[in-house]
Amino acid sequence: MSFYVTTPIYYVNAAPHLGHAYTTIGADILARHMRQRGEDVFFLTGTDEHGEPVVQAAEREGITPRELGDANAPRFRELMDRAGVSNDFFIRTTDPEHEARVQEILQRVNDNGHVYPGTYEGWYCPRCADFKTDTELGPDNTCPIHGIPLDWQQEENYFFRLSTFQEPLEQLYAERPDFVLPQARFNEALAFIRGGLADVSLSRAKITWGVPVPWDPSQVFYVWFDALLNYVTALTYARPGEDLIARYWPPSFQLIGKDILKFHAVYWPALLMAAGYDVPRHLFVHGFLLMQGEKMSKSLGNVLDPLAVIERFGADALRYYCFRDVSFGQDGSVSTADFETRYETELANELGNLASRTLAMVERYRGGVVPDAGVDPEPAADFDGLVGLVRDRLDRADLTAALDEIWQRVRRLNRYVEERAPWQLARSDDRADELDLTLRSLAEGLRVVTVLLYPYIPGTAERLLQALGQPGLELEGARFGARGGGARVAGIPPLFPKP
Ligand code: ME8
Repeated sequence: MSFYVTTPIYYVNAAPHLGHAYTTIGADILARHMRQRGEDVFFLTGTDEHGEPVVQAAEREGITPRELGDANAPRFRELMDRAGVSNDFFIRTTDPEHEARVQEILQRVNDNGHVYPGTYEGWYCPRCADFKTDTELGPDNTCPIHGIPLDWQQEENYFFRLSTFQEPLEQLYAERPDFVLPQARFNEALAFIRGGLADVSLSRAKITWGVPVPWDPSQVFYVWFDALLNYVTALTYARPGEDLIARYWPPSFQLIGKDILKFHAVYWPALLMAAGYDVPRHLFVHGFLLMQGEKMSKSLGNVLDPLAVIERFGADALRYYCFRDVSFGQDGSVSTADFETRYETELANELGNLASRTLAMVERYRGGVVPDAGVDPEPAADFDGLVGLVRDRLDRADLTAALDEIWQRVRRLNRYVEERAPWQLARSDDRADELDLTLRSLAEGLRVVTVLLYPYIPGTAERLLQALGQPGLELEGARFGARGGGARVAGIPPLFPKP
């Protein structure tokens, strides 16, 4: 089976921050998990380089929008690399191949009768690049997301007949109750649709930085239509000479933040229907990471620098923290203090110590070879069905619930060490069988949790599995007892050292 997962493409108007890393790491966890299941995965991320948000930021810096994109796109790539993100392609909407495909697809939408010229009049947020409807206005006509005064816009442009998709969209939502996850976001999107859909601007007359409208080059496409289509266009040129559409379309999961729900849950499926493509299987909408109670954002300046965290604690600690501390799908506060607590109590003490103790005891008591004994039925019972639980949670992109299932087993193994006290068993020769069983069960439990944790903390998991002498990452092998004893282990430095 193929599995196509995407993130939003991020505006290059400023440096990336933790919010961008968050969605992309979330998608990476799904991609890695699906690869462990043997699926044929394609994972896309990238940058959104056209439109007003980028034009205005470039003006402020006294450079061209293209120069700004060329300066900032590599910073997004670098962050993703440093965060251990395994994307298969990085799209930039200034790629000429993307621009050409946008023109082709939107020409087809026009040819199919979904476009007409008209006059737009209404409120517009230049930071969101969003024409706000009456229900989306903050107090005194401000942007509810950015808190800035909205502009009253009036211009002649081309409109997309969104209103004609009201019924098909309602039908889509009726037939596919998991089209948008979690449920609360599904309800929100459906309420928006039922509230009545007005046609939306497809092009802009006042902006020149964008993809020219082929039938009227005095206009450029409204940045959102150009940007949304990245999910299609990337597949046409990510692998030179190959068109990957047949192999991967439609997307299995599209991850987005709640700020861009309307575009993805309403405009996007309508646009796909108009262009003759299947709609995605699932959109997963996560909440905001907050700092000091406010949305972390470039324009508000209250950002936690992910590169600094990675530099000090490593990428895996950041990846773990993001999905452990904030329930994926909800808003949640993050802070340096919470991060440091989780690092020390959970990663270093619970997992790190479990690993170093297990490896050290196999070394000391059994010369570094995991005993070829059976597994203890007691801890084994607590791992029963675990793989299935994790799969089910991740099939719904519930990254936090899956991680919690795994972490409960990390804690179970720590209790097991205390219950069995191998250091006492080692004192009497007639308890050698018990010690064999205990060490083998510990090593096996540790292997299982590590395979399951791999998508979250890939670098650490690979190192630990190597040390356990069992490098296999396949999910099939994550059953307790799936692998035999006899492996030779190796000592490793602390997995989560004090920074
Ligand atoms: O909206 N918490 O780009 P953008 C969680 N180019 N996630 C956050 C976040 C926060 N505080 N801040 C940002 C755009 N994000 C468009 C998208 S897609 C066709 C075009 C993440 O740079 C989250 O995924 O403003 C959010 O939806 C996205 O960054 C917005 O990125």
